[in-house]
Amino acid sequence: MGIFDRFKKKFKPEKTAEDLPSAEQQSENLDDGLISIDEFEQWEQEQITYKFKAGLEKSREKFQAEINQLMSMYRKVDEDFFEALEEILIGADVGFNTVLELTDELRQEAKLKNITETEDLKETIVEKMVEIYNRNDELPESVHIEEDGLTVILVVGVNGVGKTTSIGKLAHKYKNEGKSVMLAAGDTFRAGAINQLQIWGDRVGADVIRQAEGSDPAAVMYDAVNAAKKRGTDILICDTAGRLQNKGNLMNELGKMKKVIQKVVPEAPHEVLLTLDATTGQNALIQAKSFQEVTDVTGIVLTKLDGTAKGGIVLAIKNELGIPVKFVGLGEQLDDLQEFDAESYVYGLFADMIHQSDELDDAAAEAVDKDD
Ligand SMILES: Nc1nc2c(ncn2[C@@H]2O[C@H](COP(=O)(O)OP(=O)(O)O)[C@@H](O)[C@H]2O)c(=O)[nH]1
Ligand SMILES: [Mg+2]
Repeated sequence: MGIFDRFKKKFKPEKTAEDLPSAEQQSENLDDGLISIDEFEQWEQEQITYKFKAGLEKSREKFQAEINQLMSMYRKVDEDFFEALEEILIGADVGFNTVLELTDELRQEAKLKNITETEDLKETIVEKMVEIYNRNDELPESVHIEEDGLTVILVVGVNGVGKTTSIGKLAHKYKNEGKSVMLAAGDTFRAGAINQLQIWGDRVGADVIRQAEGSDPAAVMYDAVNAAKKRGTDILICDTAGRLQNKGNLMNELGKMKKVIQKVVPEAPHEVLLTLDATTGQNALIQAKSFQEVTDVTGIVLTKLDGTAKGGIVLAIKNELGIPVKFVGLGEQLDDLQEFDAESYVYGLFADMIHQSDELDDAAAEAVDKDD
């Protein structure tokens, strides 16, 4: 079954996450035996996918309009068509090298399958995008959480990308999963940063370990990791200041924090999550490269995907940096930080196109009926 048919079977075009039963309701239903585990998992997948679809609305609308225009301008698959397609993809922040890889493979595929009408290439474009995304499969996609014992997550990134907000959302997520969470206010540099984290901590019910503004972030980490260890906390999430202007300083600061943490938990930090703002496009890629030079980044939190029409940046990050996107920010609500899911992402980008092909199929079937 092609990817379009698979999606059409699974998801309804008019549905949103709000149409589905709530998490509380569904957990109750499961406990009461009203639904099976399979049904629960299916609901979970549906909910995630519709959240991606809502968060990717801007990107989807732009992509859809441009692809439609492309298909009506170029009906035959030829070099002009591929060049125009390349332009659209680069405009969607897919990333230069990834775009070339994608269109090269599309050229071959078109030849191989003898596809001459651009309309017939739509599904292959989507399939190739999924394939390219899944290519570096050895990269661990899920967050490393210790079975028992403390997990330390360090959150890094420049000012304003959404670190503190994402920490609040992450804390909320892990609390909901029944874990105890503590936050460390390691951004002692920026005025108001400590209080901002405190507000999130209060909101989600997580203790915040803090010191005065201007104090040594490594000292805050030392306090926090000791407190977390003593209280038997499951997850400690550490906020940091992202001063990329001075790489040497940043490297020293992060290095010192890590050293202090490792004195208490030798295998920590279990994750170093680099937060990037999707609306900054190529600049986000440059930031990621700089951070890779100063510390071992284990995953990306890509925020504000809801605020950009250039959602292709996910592909560029994975393919051109070799760092997995572990979380995406799809809005400003507490539950708008989602674990990255390639299928939901692709559906979110192409839902209209996928269901549009449904309408075309129906119209074609009707035409055949009339002929009979
Ligand atoms: N629309 C949207 N806004 C976000 C998202 N994540 C963060 N923000 C906003 O980005 C701004 C900066 O966030 P903040 O957490 O203070 O960034 P920090 O300086 O890296 O800690 C805030 O106004 C957040 O509400 C997201 O996924 N979607
Ligand atoms: Mg902050």
